[in-house]
Amino acid sequence: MKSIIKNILKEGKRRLKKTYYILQYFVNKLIGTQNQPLDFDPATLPFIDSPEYSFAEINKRIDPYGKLPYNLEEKLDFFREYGYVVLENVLPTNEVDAIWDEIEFVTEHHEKYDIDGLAHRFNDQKDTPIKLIPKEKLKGIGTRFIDFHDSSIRSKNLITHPNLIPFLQASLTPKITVFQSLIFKYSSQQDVHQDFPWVTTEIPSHLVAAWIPMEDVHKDSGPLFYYPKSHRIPKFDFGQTGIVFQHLNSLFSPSKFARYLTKTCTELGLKKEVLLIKKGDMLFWHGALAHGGMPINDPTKTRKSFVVHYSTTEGLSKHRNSTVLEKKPDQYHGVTIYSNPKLAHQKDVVK
Ligand SMILES: O=C(O)CCC(=O)C(=O)O
Ligand SMILES: [Fe+2]
Repeated sequence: MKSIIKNILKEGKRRLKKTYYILQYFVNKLIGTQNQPLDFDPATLPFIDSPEYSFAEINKRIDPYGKLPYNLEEKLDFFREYGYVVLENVLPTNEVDAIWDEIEFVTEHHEKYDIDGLAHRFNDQKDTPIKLIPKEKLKGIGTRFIDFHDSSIRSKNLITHPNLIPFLQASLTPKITVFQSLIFKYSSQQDVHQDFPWVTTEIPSHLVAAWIPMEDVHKDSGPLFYYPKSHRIPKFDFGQTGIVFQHLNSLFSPSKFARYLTKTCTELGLKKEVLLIKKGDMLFWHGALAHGGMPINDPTKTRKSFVVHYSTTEGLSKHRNSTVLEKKPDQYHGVTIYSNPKLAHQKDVVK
């Protein structure tokens, strides 16, 4: 009884404090004293986002590259303007299939693996070793495998495929790192959001995401959606934490953020589009593009996909779960891939 009263009082105090901070936030806004910058720092903006951008200059800054199955200049122009771009036929489909086979294998033998997963309405939506997630849940809607690339050399080679490197270097800086990866069997059905407030690097503008279909996307499977050009809309102010979200410190919630994005895109006349691409293709999106997962119209339709968040060694100097610099992090095709110190025994275990 005593502890219940204590908890109620604690929660009351927390809410009162929050109300006070919100009031203070609006007063500060009214009198024009803003203490958090509400945009990316121009000093560290990737060159592609700067007004001085030119393809000739970017070509001088990135590593030399051979023949590509796409026109880099055109793809970069499109990405700059729309905040996303599709590279067609850039990945070997047999490798994509082989990685899905690995996912099926670890699902079948999940009791042997500590690889992280997240399953719908399981363990308070917290990352959980897949050996603790029931097999049926692992196979179901709402599940994702987190950082599968840590355990799969095949995956590391795919997400750093040489065809992707010039694009990645040009859209960020030449020193690419992998921040995180996610594998989905079904649509995430995630609400509209931008990634940079969550996928937080030391430099929030150093973020590009990729979406790799592991099968041709069906329109009823809950495709990825996005608002072209939304990467340039004014950034949402989470209150106290500026443009990034922090669970306990931000004054405004992810659902307020989602409402802000939909309202702003609608007011600016930006139209939602869905992504219907094929295995072998790949989508890149800007860290500030508003996007999400459409609802699943037909629950028999899977939407196998591999999402990768890339950053730079300037933006991310070590693995996000590490407190110390890694002496000699792995390099795959010139991309730095840090090891997860919490799952060292799971590194490259899937063969
Ligand atoms: O694939 C999806 O449905 C959305 C994934 C996504 O937004 C993300 O991982 O950042
Ligand atoms: Fe996202």
